[in-house]
Amino acid sequence: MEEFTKAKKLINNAANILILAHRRPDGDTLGVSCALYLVFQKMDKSCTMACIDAPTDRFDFLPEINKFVKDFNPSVYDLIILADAADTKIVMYDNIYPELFNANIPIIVFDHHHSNEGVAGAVNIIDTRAASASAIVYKFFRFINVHISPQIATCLLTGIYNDTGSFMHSNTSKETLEIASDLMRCGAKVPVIIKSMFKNTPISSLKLWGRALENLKITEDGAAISVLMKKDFEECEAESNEAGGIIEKMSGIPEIKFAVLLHETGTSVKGSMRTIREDVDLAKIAGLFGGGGHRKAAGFVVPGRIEKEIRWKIIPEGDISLKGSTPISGLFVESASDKS
Ligand SMILES: [Mn+2]
Repeated sequence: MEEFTKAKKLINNAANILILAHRRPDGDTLGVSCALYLVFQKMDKSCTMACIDAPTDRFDFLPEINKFVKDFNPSVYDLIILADAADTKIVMYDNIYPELFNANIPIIVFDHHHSNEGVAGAVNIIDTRAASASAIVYKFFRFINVHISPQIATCLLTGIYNDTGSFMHSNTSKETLEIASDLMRCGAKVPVIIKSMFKNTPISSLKLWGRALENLKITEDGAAISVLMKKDFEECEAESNEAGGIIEKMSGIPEIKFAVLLHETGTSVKGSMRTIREDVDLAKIAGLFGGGGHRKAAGFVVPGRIEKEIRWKIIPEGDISLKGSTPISGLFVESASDKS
């Protein structure tokens, strides 16, 4: 609560606030940003929301989302807020405005990611047990006693829906449901959130899913593996980010240990891994390919391409440190230097 008090003071003293969402913005970072924006407007503060990547249309329903900008004048702000990010690198403005984080402008961080320790000298409001940054901001709003309007409630509930996978991920706690329930009481528009976020799949994505499901195999080790080649994206007219969600579906196959989706980007192979089991550590397995993540969700990127053989394998290009095969049969990396 000490950090809440400090943050409240900084906000009260600020006249011109910059809210930064993280790169490739999701419903949590956008929900937090728009909710804060609405509150600051009520407080008669001047406010800018910025993100290095434009929000996707799926979030068009969020109030004030159209106020997001990419460029701004870095010298006019007296307070910076990092929404769902506890590292200035995650918002990616270090290179564009190197002076922004060196100008002694106070910073408030609202975050819940495990890997982040906060920004030195900032008021770091970080709760790694919170399911979403939106839940933390909800508590902050209750602390500073702001009225949670239906619009604000919609923003915050969007963040919770986003980060709990509509209350299906293991981070969904009793408190998460209590906060969600209160936000509904405040007038959050649940049908709009659900329709926009979960019942909104373009045909290109469905066709791409078809390719991934068609290629699906289960290895003798009990891993479900599939691939999406570059030509699958081209033929389905799908963007790289449309592969999202397939791996979650794959991880629900009964009896498997974990699921892996390999996806060619053109210059590299991206691997996404998911499990619903407690006895599998995917961060460790992803580490074998130079990646990382959490026990139940991890990933890696290897420069190279995918070639179809009896089993799928990654053919790396150039100098990489990966050698030989890994313990997962059906998914191994052949080092470029092994071929001769
Ligand atoms: Mn989040």
